Amino acid sequence: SLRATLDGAAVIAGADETILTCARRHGVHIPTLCELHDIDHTPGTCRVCLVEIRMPGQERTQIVTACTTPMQEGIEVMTRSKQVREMQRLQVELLLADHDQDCATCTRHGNCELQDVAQFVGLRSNRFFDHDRVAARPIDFSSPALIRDMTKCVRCQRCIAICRDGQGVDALVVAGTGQETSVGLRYGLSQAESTCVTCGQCVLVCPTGALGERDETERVIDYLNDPEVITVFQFAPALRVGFGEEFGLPSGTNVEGQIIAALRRLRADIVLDTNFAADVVIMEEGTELLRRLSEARRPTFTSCCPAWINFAEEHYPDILPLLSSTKSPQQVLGTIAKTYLPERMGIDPARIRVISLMPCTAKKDEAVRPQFIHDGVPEVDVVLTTREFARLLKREGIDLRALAPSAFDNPYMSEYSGAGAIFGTTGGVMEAAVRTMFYVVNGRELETIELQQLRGFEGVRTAQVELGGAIGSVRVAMCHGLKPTRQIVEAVRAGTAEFDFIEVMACPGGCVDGGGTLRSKKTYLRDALKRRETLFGIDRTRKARQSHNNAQVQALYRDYLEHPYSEKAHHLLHTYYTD
Ligand code: HC0
Ligand code: SF4
Repeated sequence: SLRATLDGAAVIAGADETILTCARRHGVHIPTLCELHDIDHTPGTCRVCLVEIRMPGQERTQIVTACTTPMQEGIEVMTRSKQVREMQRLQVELLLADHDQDCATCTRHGNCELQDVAQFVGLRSNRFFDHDRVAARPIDFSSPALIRDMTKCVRCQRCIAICRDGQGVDALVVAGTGQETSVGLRYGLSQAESTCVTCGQCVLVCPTGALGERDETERVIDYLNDPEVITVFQFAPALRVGFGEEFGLPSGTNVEGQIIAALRRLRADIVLDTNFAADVVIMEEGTELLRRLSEARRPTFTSCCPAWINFAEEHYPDILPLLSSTKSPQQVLGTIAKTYLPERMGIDPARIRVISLMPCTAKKDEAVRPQFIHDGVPEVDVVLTTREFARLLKREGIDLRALAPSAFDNPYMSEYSGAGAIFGTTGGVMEAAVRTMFYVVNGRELETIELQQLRGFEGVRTAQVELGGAIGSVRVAMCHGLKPTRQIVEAVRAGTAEFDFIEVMACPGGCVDGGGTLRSKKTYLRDALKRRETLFGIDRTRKARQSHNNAQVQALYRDYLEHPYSEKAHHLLHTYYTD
């Protein structure tokens, strides 16, 4: 360790500490913009973290960036000298020279790291603003899921880092030089043409409004106010444990009842649960898997995460036959809500619009896949991310905390089992599938319902599961995050990994930390474990803990689909993939 001075106070610094980390450890705030500790990203490009230093024995001081300069024995660091404050302010003013100035229309207003630093340095005017430079920067509207607005980019390169090092997708690069430097897609492609899989992890780390989802709140307000339209809402397993944070509740609070109440306040006609469809997926996928095992076809990959599907189609088309053909719960719900439900309820299916609330950006992409649009009618009409749903409630003047919890009341498609509830975390689909496959094979329930061996948090986890009967024991793997996924896919292709069933969730943590979840400033994925624990807690409170014991699912098969994997089920609930 070293002795140094920080703003006049004696401090002890670690041997390989930077000025920034040492200052943070001592509670001294230095403004930063490009740096993001959680992903170990310190490119030193924004130059907002300037400090003044004096080396031992020297008269003169120098201005350096705190994030890249190491502490040294005897160094004096000044974070608030007049020169520092003036240079920081100038630096932020330069950053704003070609940045869109219209904060009032930006979705990041009030939750923007650039606004924060501008306030911190006391910037009150912007002498260098150059409208033509802003106008020359591109906005990419090509993707149904993600919008890239380079008029708001501060070139921090966090998105490049997460896409390359975190996800191993590597779709983004630094483009151009000098004043024209910007972030772009590799080979100058558009978002839609590129190898981007729309997982949205880049959105979670972007400090400004440069990256975001395509905002479709207006379409939902249109539907809600159209008397001809019957609005059918569904919301994802993970939404209920991450949404309260937007309204100041602690992370992991279960706000299922408040979400239902909010939807009723919005005058939603029918409120359904994606968890119900997750149970249906287990019936289909479990049956499909047992069939494939009896034909010695292995491995099977899960197919409910659309960013994973995009990744497989884009990067590993040869493995597409290994993917389960079962549609995702979102699409299963949309399909049943436009077939079975109107038949039961005696309503005109043509008037129904299905609106999904998802912690996911890729679900927008999934909903517009040609496979899921029949004669011009989509199974799911609109997908709102968690962020958009929060925006919608704020636009409609609804405060989640002020609402008394309400409950589902649809008698056909809103009940769910504990197995359906845990879909939102990595390993959840696997655990749900094992609970039902064990029952199908043995005619009795698993004694230990909670499968701890599937519940770790490493990027890739493997386990041996005893299914008994003719199947015996199966080898399973679960991965979350696309970098670990790439490892396992390559091992399967090389023949060095033998698995029967592999669950993939593109987002690290699974949907609880999906790319459509709320973004906090200067953090990445700190809430996953709390949200996940709440999902495990919900599982314990359910009357039925296995998908096959969901009474509404049983009724669906009895009254409509006949049995899992029936011809009708196959026609409605299964799909195909294309490279
Ligand atoms: Fe997920 Fe899903 S669990 S992908 O992460 O399978 O978005 O929460 O809705 O469809 O159910 C997201 C979450 C879902 C789907 C479910 C699956
Ligand atoms: Fe969407 Fe969940 Fe897949 Fe992330 S893990 S891309 S949130 S489905």
